[in-house]
Amino acid sequence: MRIERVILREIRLPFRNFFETSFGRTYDKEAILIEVVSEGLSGWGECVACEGPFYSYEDRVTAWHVLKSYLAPSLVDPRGTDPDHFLDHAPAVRGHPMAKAAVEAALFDLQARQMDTPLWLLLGGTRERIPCGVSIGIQDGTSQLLDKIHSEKAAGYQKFKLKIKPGWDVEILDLVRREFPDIPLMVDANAAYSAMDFPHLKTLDQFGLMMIEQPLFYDDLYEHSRLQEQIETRLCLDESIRHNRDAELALRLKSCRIINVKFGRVGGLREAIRIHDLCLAHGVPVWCGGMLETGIGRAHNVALSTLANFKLPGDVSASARYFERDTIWPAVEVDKEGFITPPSGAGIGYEPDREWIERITIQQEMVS
Ligand code: OSB
Ligand code: MG
Repeated sequence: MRIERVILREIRLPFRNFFETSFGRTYDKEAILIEVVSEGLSGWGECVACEGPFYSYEDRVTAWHVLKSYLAPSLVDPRGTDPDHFLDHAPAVRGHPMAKAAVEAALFDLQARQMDTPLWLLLGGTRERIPCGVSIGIQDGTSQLLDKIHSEKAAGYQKFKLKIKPGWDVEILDLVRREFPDIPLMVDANAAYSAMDFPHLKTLDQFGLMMIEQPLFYDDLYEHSRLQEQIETRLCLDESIRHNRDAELALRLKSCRIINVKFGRVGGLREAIRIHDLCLAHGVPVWCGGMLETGIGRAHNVALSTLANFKLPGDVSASARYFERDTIWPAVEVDKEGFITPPSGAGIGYEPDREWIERITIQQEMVS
């Protein structure tokens, strides 16, 4: 395909509710949307780099820089651009996986639209229904937390992930288990604990959790493998898995028994699928994580989640949980049994809401 132009847009969209993790609270979604244009068709991607370098070193400023100065210019190549190999031949950018993933996602959307095929089929997906869970942030108090779980349960969600940190863990799990003895429950610490906390983390075994996500250092595999030896609950890694090689090492070291796959974190859909395939070969289930995406990124998550080894409910949930009005139409919806049905339209299968996107754009750049 020949990309004629690339449009980068930085958008800001208020969340319906703040989202708090062990590294802080956020009120607005900030994202970079990338649109690639060829022969009258557009492909879209969303960059999940956060407003600051908290989840990983990338943020909206570094991602904008890398996209604008390096990735976008090399997309506009008169010799053509190959979605399957763009990242291999991309200018020698080291790291910056979230910026790269957004570009690749837009190219895949465009390719699927050119072929008039749903992206999820192009990626090799087979699931006609995607099981969904919710990620529930740290709340101001326990009554707010219990209310949230009640309403998400009523909406049909199949997995409840609670963000924890020291001081917001055992006590709240005790309360939650008293009120909801049987719900599929898990926790995510976003690396808030250290090796000194092993005895404390072991007390979480009593709550029958599906898994504990990323309890230790964001870049660690070794301490997690030591913890996994000592704890009954399955560990799941998020931040520590930056690419397929990390996944290989994690499985070899037995650092986890589940992997949270986010294609932004690992540098693209192709790399995400490599990790998916590796885990499938090792009998390790994966699930699709989320980065509080607007509809465009969410749609790519929906497509990825249709692959066979996404056996556990993901963090991919309905648009309406996050935004009054999303960047796509129709919004992503979850049915009463807690499933998303992948769309039948070409590409990501949802249409970018251009009028709305224009209104929430705070910075724009065209490369041609
Ligand atoms: O650790 O999975 C995480 C959001 C931002 C950064 C990191 C994480 C999260 C989530 C939210 O858990 C998942 C979602 O609802 O998109
Ligand atoms: Mg996580």
